[in-house]
Amino acid sequence: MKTVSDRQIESFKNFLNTHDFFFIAGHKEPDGDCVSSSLAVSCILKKLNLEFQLLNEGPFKRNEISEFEKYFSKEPQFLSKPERKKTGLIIVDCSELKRLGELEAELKGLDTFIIDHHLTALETDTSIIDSSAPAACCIVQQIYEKVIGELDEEAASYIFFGQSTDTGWFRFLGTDSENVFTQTARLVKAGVNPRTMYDKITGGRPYSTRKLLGILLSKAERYCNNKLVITYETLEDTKKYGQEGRDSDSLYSLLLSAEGVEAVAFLRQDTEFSCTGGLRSRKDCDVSAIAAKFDGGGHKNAAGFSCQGKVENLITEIKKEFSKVL
Ligand SMILES: [Mn+2]
Repeated sequence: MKTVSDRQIESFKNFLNTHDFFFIAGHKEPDGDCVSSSLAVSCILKKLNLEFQLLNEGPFKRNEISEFEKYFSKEPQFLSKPERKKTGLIIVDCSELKRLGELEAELKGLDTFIIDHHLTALETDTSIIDSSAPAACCIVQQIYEKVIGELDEEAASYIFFGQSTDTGWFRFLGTDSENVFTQTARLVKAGVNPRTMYDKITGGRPYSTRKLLGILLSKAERYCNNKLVITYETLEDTKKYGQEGRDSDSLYSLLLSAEGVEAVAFLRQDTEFSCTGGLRSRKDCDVSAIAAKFDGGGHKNAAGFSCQGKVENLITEIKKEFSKVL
């Protein structure tokens, strides 16, 4: 992870100084990092007595983020034309307006500042992008500390939440993560209790999610010399067990921990005509490149996409793409 430069901090401060009102928005179908980066940015603005509105299209499907839904609106508040001119849009954990979903239409054209850590993002004068940062909120932490100073417990809790969820409870971090842990130490110093956070993030799931895990595990099949595992959820499965609190993270980690497995694809029939795919890999297999073939994106070891069609056909397509690289 890089250190946010003084020039980048100046450009962020300048963005704050030259606008009267702010929208803070993250990608639709938010995850822990998206939610916590948005909230941590709002903590910065609060400290500076700046007015803002937190936006996210949702849905807040993941168990661990449902309690944060109440802070976010789906509709930007109305602004007159002159007001819009003085409004800044801060986008976190993604770089493209279209990832904001329906919000794109109303937010288009606003002055924008981007804080992101995705591979596909391009750096500009009004962005802080570092694809080597394990979570967007790690970048937000640096901004907070440089603009405001020492973290309070509220901001530290948000940042720890995003950092620990995006890193799979620190499991995805490698030898280049010393400065990440140094940042984490400051979060603990500010009052975060890792044990309590772990219980909060992983506990309290509906019992049905354990049943669904069992079904998805039993349907998993291996391909590509047993290096790839594919499993899928049908509309029936969703109806029976998958209405709330799906736990794909556990599914990926259980399947990726099997001997010889390098990548996992989890496909879900969302409607009769559309599917969602989640891809995870270990080490060198770049699943963001495979997701891109289906108009999706993400990180090297974690990516996703949405597409038209039936899961049965998608399995064939996915196998084909993986067989080129595994
Ligand atoms: Mn993220």
